[in-house]
Amino acid sequence: MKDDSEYEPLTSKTLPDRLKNLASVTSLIGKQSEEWKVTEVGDGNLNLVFVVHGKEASLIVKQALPYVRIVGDSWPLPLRRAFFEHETLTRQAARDPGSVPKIHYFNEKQAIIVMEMLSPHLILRKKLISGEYVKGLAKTLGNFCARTAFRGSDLSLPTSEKKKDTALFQGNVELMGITENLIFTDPYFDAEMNHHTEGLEPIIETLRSDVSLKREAQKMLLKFTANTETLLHGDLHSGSVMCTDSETKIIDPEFGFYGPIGFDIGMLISNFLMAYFSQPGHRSQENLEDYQDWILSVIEEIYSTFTSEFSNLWHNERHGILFPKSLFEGQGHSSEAALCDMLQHIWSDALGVCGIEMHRRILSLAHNADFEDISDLKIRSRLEARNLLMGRQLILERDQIKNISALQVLARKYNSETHL
Ligand code: SR1
Ligand code: MG
Repeated sequence: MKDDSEYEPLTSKTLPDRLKNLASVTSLIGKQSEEWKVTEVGDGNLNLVFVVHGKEASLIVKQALPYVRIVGDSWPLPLRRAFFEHETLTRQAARDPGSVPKIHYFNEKQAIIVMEMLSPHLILRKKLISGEYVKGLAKTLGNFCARTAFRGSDLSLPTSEKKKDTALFQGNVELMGITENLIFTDPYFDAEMNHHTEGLEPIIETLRSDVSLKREAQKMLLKFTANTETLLHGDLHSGSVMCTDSETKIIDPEFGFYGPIGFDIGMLISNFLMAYFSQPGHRSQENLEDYQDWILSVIEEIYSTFTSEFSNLWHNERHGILFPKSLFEGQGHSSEAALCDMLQHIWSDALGVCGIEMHRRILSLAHNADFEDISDLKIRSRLEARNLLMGRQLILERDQIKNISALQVLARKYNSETHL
């Protein structure tokens, strides 16, 4: 098979033929392609993912399918998302070295990315469900959000580069479309692909009849579509993070887009909050409190790391057109209040996105295992109810909830309440 041949979805059988003549691959896993062990391991919503074991090393081969995997070919989705994933990974690797897997090969036509095998890393969501601790998790995630946000924005990039890149990423239309519908809109009405746990209906009625909630969610969507502040990962949930017990990597940025800085960090916090609320469905009373406390401490440290690294970059790498030093420090004027304003609007956006993500994972198409793995539907719906109602408060009061401590207080409050 030649690299420029027609797109063809790989199988475990055809994969060796496709890759066996690539030096970037064979130099790592050997030329004896008949000895490679290939297994398809993809359990995400969209793509094929293969692990390829050679004698000495292993690789990951990810390939986009021309449709949404969890739905099937009735929902076509362009292969071009692999291009945007590759472009985003490249930028993330430059902006926060070591945070993402190394890329060994990319084929745009075949929508294939060959990358570093992360081992013995596991998906963070699975670790949170089984109650595992990860050292350094919050630091890596907070720094990743700060560095990619700052270094991809008009605070840092030459403006011509930023504008050109924004225009390029506007081409990721269909993936942005998924987020616009599934995340920002579908949770708030009876959309076709929605589903929810039996018993949640009274809570759902409360949310969907709340016009102010819909208004605020749509205001957040307006920011998503209009505020091209930085290049974001675009799907930074706990399934997009892989960890050992002391190392963390960020994967899967195919939803990369230019949007509000608070988007990634808000989605991330949301996924930790969902892990927090779902814990009573996964462990006994004995270990519950300690583990829930740890999750809240991770959220706190992610955000404090984010603000401290963002502030550090503000002071040391502010070379873009926004808030230029020539206008502040160069005039003998402090830029601290401007930094505070900026962090304040990021926080407010993050809380809005956080609440919306807490809704969509329970009401829209793509749910998460944190709740879905709880087989007792009564328990699941009670935990989901806490999560849904806290999400509503975050969206409606995103400008009044001042800091992480206030967020933690709210999480503990909802965690102790019974709504169903
Ligand atoms: C149809 S895609 C559904 C979800 O899966 C992806 O991982 C994104 O989170 C998207 O919203
Ligand atoms: Mg993904």
